Amino acid sequence: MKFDDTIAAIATPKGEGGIGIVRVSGSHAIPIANKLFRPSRAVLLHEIPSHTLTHGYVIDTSASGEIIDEVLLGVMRTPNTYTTEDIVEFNCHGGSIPLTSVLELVVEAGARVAEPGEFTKRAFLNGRLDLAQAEAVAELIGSKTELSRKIAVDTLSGKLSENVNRLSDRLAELLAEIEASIDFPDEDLDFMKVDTQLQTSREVQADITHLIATASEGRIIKEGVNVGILGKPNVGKSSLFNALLTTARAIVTDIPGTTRDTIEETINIGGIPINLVDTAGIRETDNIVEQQGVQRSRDVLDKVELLLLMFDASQPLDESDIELLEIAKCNRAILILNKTDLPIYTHPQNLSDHCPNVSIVETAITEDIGIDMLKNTILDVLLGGDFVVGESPIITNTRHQDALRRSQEALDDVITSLENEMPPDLVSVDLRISLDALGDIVGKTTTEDILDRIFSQFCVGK
Ligand SMILES: Nc1nc2c(ncn2[C@@H]2O[C@H](COP(=O)(O)OP(=O)(O)OP(=O)(O)O)[C@@H](O)[C@H]2O)c(=O)[nH]1
Ligand SMILES: [Mg+2]
Repeated sequence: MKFDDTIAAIATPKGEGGIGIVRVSGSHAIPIANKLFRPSRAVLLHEIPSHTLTHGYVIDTSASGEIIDEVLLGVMRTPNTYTTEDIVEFNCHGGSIPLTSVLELVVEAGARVAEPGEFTKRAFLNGRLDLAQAEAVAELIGSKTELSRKIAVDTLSGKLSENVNRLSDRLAELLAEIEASIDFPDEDLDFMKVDTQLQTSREVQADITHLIATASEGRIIKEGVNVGILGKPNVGKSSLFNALLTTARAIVTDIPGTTRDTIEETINIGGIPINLVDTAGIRETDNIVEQQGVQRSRDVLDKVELLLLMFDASQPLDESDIELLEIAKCNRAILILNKTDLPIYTHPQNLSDHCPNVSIVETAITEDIGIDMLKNTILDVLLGGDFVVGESPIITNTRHQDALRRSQEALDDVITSLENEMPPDLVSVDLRISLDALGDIVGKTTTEDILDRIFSQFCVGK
């Protein structure tokens, strides 16, 4: 696709920095730069080799010829650029005044201010990236941990697209066969037998199901989870909170009822952003402030995806502990048996007698014992023990998940129809729906308004 207009934007974040970049893309990018850039040595912009930087000045073209900024001008010629168009980048001093002044001059010289994500949209419409790759650009920029960065880079380099395209190719081949049997019903062509068609459909279905299954982990890695620490007063909840944060954020004393309100901080465990919530110890109390704190602790139950339920190994279990063990039965939870450095009254067995299938970790937080084990157990519970970022792609985008579900549903119908030897035209309708849904992921069949919605979520200048 060829665009007539040339777009421009400040591509670096607001605020002050060493450098700031005004990016210009389109067929007029180099002529526009020519109007306002004065090189410090005698060179002609249209003769400068591609992908090089040239030192010089941005000059106010309208008035006195005043120097607006001293810059390095990057010139990148079509087609090997981000958008595939000619791109120039003014590497200015990184302050809002020089940058907006340069952008204004670029616009006066004939460029249009770019919409959010418009450079990437051009890269997509010009065929350099498919839609899943283009979306990965935004995910990469927004990644909160090393792990989400890794997955975004994989998607950007085409791992998901290759996988989806392979499945699409198999379905397209199947569709061609089935449509041929509609068009030439009487001819003795060597069509795939129905059982081969069924086998192909089932294999593709299994791969789609596998991809969808990665989405729950994908969501956790991308968006993170809320994890609450609950337990009786004085069991060591705030000590654990501080240990996981590696800073003394919460007040710790030997007085039961120290924490009165919930405290939240975000940490990173094994690449997962975790919003950790410390709570007031749960017990019956006459103190009004503490009562409210205890109520808040109970409210936390509704907003967390994982509970860390803490018990004091140096005390026998009491009614409040039993209440917590009941909670563990119907929530995603890990039981923590703390203070194992003291003489032991409660053993792991006493906990597992109540909750046989819940993981138990023994700790002595003040002795720094068991914390790594707890982190590993948290990862196991959230991601499943065998989770690795490896060969197969991971779905982190709900749009992709939705498209895969639609493809899967239609393929279910295909399989049922084939099993019941329904007429080929009926099979082909569902097969096409399934194929189109896969096409949505990489942008083969995506409508203009969906594209607009996707790219409007990007930052300006990307
Ligand atoms: N011996 C021993 N003491 C611990 C351990 N963990 C915490 N403590 C101590 O237990 C006391 C209570 O710790 P906190 O972390 O304040 O307990 P909490 O569960 O937050 O208490 P509340 O906020 O009152 O609900 C403090 O004196 C800690 O130093 C441990 O593993 N071993
Ligand atoms: Mg506390």
